[in-house]
Amino acid sequence: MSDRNLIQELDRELEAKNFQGLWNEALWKSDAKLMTKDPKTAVLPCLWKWNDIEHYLRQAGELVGLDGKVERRTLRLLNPGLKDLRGQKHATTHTVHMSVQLLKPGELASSHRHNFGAFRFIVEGRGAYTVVEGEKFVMEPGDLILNPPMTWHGHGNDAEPIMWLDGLDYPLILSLQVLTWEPFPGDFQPIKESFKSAAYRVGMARPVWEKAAGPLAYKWEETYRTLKGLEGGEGSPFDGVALEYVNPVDGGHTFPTMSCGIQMLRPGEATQTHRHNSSTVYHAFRGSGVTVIDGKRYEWEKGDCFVVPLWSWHSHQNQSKKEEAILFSMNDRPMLEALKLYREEAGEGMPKV
Ligand code: 1HN
Repeated sequence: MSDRNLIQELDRELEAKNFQGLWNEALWKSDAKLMTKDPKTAVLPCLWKWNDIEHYLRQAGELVGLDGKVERRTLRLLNPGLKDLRGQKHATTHTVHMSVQLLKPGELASSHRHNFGAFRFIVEGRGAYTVVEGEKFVMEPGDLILNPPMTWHGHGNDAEPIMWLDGLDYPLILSLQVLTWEPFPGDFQPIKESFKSAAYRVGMARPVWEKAAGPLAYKWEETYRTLKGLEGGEGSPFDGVALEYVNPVDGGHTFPTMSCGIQMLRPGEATQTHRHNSSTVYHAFRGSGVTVIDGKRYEWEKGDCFVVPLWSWHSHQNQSKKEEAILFSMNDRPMLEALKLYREEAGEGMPKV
């Protein structure tokens, strides 16, 4: 028998015993395709128009009730690049999920908990509430409400129709194969009267007995005041007047896996180009503009959502000379930093918008 046949025979024998010899040429070539100087991602840039989101969500509002079988009326933003990837196809990027949820007056979305983290960013409507670990948070446009892993949460509405963004690190937790989820015994968790003060637990003075950030609300009024206060300053060359929603207990990122940010592009402001190996999902909270991703223009207006995949060159521009533009965003940078993998590059000399 030739050496070649002998090697093939060996490879077959190894496979049957759950081994793999890396001398196999075809295998080496397919592995080598993954070994590139720059990271490769299946995640594609994508823009979802608010007109569509609102239209389909209102239609679902007519057709779909929260009747025990359906727990949440939420419309997921599906990344077109991940459709073929088993296990990850229900995702906005490979690590995070964003959906837009509608809750109508009189509705209750039952309580549950899971080991993936979640947040709500309120887009439209006011007066509904979310209950996290028995604490009631009234929702108003621009508020960010954190729902840390393993905290019980459900939503209620006795005011007007409300729409908010759900952000979760669920695709990451799913790919780590450690996901857990449980319904609350008895459907909706009771509100703890002793936590009437939750809404006032804001700012820099914190309870000394809390060693970890629990449920938490960043009220829009305070966030906006900070943005406006910094308006006259330099800002970030890549992001304009950009804030991160920090963890008030340790000053770190919003969650250990993902982080939330809000940035104001001042009238006419155009940022410089850069890239990083974290991915970002944006939501245009106010104003309109254009984001250039790897040379392609994505024009956005109020309510639109879009993805900037990892390692793609990008810059933003506020197209109005009069109005400010405000982008809310979520990213997976904390996870990359924790693994000491985070990388960022400025695109000196790269063409702008
Ligand atoms: C979830 O629990 C909520 O609690 C919203 O409102 C969206 C998407 C995937 C998995 C769990 C919620 C979700 C979710």
